[in-house]
Amino acid sequence: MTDHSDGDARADGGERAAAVSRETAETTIDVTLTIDGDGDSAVETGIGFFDHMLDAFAKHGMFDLSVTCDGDLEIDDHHTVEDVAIVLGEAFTEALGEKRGIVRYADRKVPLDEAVAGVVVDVSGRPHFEFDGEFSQERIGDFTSDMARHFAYSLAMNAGLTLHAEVEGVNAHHEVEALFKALARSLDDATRVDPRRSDTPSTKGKL
Ligand SMILES: [Mn+2]
Repeated sequence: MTDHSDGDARADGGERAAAVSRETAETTIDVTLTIDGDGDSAVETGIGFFDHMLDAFAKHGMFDLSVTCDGDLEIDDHHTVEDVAIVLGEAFTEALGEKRGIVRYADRKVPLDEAVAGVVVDVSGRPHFEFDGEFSQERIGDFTSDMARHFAYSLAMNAGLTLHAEVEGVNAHHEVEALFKALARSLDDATRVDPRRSDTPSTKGKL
């Protein structure tokens, strides 16, 4: 009988975790990610609302996540949010390894009061992003609402996700928070190890 414990999803049999650092002229970022975590997070990006969203992402995805970002916030929030998404995406790619035994597909809708966000994801290794909706206010504290869309795009490109997202509502804080929670819940589902499956869930044998 094959051991289908979580570590089985990696060729090296190790924990599904990664630590990724990235330094550019615009940002310096350190991310650690454990996919089979407890929802614990320690996040410091310099943007209060973005920290709130990354904490929610960890909590609802049952990921353990640490993020520090020293970014060029004197310009705006763009590089910080984009680059954190890039590094987080790279961490997912590294942590998932060969993606053995994962569920692969998931879809989740999450409401927050009047707002609702939906995410359909395939952990495919084929980066693709579709988005439908708009955010009702341009800014949420120091966070530009449209950067939530760009975060999801950058995560999809770097985690190798086929990702379709949609959002509607009247309050941008609710809309963005619902989107991050739907991202988290769908990624939690899609990255989970299916105990019936020990191979890679693709007829190609590779994701
Ligand atoms: Mn909130």
